[in-house]
Amino acid sequence: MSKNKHGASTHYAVHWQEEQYYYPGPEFIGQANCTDPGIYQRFSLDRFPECYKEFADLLHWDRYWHTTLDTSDAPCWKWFVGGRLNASYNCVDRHLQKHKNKTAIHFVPELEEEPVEHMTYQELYRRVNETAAVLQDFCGLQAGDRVTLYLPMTPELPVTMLACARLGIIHCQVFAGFSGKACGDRMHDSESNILITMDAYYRGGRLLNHKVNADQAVQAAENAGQKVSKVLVWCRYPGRYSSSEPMVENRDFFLDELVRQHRNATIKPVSMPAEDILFLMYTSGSTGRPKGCQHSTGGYLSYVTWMSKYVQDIHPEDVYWCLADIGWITGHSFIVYGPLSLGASTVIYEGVPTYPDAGRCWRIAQELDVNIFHTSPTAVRALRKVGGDEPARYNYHFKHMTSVGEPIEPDVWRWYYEVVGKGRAVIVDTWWQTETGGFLCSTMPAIDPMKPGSAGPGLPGIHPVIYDDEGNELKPGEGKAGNLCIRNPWPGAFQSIWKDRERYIRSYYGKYNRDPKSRDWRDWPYMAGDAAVLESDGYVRILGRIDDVINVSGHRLGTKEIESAALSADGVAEAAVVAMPDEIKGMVPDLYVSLKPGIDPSDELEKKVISTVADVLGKIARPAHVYIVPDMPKTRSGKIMRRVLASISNRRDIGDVSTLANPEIVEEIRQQVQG
Ligand code: 6R9
Repeated sequence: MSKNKHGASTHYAVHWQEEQYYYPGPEFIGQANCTDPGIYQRFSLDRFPECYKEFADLLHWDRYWHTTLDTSDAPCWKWFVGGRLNASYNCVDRHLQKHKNKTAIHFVPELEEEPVEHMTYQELYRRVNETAAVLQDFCGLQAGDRVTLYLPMTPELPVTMLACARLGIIHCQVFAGFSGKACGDRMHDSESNILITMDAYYRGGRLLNHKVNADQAVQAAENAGQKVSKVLVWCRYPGRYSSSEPMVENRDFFLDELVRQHRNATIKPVSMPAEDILFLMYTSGSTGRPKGCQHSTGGYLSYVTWMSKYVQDIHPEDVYWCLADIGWITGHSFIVYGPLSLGASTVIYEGVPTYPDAGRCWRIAQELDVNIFHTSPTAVRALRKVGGDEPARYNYHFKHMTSVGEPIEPDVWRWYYEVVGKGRAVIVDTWWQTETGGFLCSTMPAIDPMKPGSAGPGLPGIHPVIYDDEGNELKPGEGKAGNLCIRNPWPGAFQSIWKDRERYIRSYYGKYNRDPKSRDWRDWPYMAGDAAVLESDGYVRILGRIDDVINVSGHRLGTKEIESAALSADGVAEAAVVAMPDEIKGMVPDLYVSLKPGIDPSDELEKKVISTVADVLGKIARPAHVYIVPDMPKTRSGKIMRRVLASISNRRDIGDVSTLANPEIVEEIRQQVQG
């Protein structure tokens, strides 16, 4: 087992046996975009990096690039240098000539009585242009400025992203389910003085007041020292404000009204250098502060376009539905940029997959004739739990399905395959990260057999390697777990952490870099932060994070972020978070706190701690349990032993605690937790 930097054993999410192969059927292979097994050869390391020309050639370039990969600023790689392009042009304008009447976005509101909106490419073009006109003329924004988006799952989100991209403005979308405070912190980090949000949206049958969160975001940003000059508010129902929060004069503006004043405006797409930043996406790491992953325009867009075409197998006539939220990288890459750059029809669903009942997803699939379906193991587990037999009641036909975000248990995989896919859809289990822009490991759907529980080999052009802690390469089939790394850079990779190059280098390259001065990419393997096993067939089995990150429902939460949120509750002296497996969410955080002297434990305080964490970070970070303990188990140097607490939560053998400063506390806590 690999050790993390504290010397504690990795909490493996899973430890399954190798499974049997499942083969893609002739019907799928017969129509697939990529069926040539020679593709791996075309993308072998000796053809690196020139092989990636094939990716770039899926885009429209205003000026063609001259250098495929520039390594002079290693490990901040620059792809397709010399090239200029615009992402909004590539996702919208270039499709108009042939496909302006084609649906770009099918928007499915959560309430079933509301009609589905089918937005054509022409309509998308109009709305993106009008919105860009507001950003340019009313807000005075220009290329390189950052704007924070805090938007739910409605078409206004991609419209706003593409309006930013049209002007070269860097968008920083924050998941709408995150708290206002979390959004404000990201505004501060990205130095955005404009916030774009929505008044309200539907979730679980209720119209949630979102403007109240946006106001908190502004407050948090300003407390942190970031001035906010404008808040632009889309209305869920244009012309009807659905929030009880007042609009602040001279700060808050209705975006629908502003857009109306720019009716039919057209804004010329700004031709951006390929390596300029398209967006920032924040994610959690091992310290409290979220990292702003910086994604490029040319490299990123070419990468997600290729992946959408060849791994998602999207054809012009397909209806493609990715159930992720656009607030996460999956939604950016595989709801918005990849599919729209291909000119596909992409579905956006506003609400909860099981609202109002277990059949909702399958009704949507049936009505829109969705044939490509993309979701997370957490959603699959939830759908199975509430309605294991539901899919059979609906007449839809998937050809292709994706699993993403966390390891999928072979048993859950088989239900997905047999029941949701009706035994005929292929499955790709795609392993990747916010940092990587697009997929890294997965089977090629018409070429490689599937194996439940294994993500698959490195995709064409991606060369995974597993190192042990000493930097020795673990060979395929050796059966040992180690740190999953990628030998080579690739165009979709993030360029750096916003304003924190040192942290970028330290976190992803620090451990295995062979020479900090080297400009040769071979000296800079990318360390992903996951433990994995390389099987004899070259398939990668992901075991879980090696750092202080918990993967809850496929979303990354830093244990340090949760702990510091808990510490902001009155009376809390110390906090420690450990991960616990959960039937639906994969993992959930368990929180241990000790109190300041003179404060007594109570149910109210426990509830207060839970609600504080939810307020500071958002509901997804809510701990499964809060245990108020008399003291934390500590080393003699005063470090909290999270490993001991994890063993208690997980009812595992606690092991030797005799070296602790306070070994007697362990049994006391065990009794309190396990009864
Ligand atoms: C895309 C996304 C990244 C972390 C990653 C890993 C886990 C993602 C996975 C998977 C097993 C898969 N992960 N896909 N684990 N099998 N197919 O999820 O990005 O939110 O940054 O999370 O998620 O641990 O390191 P992100």
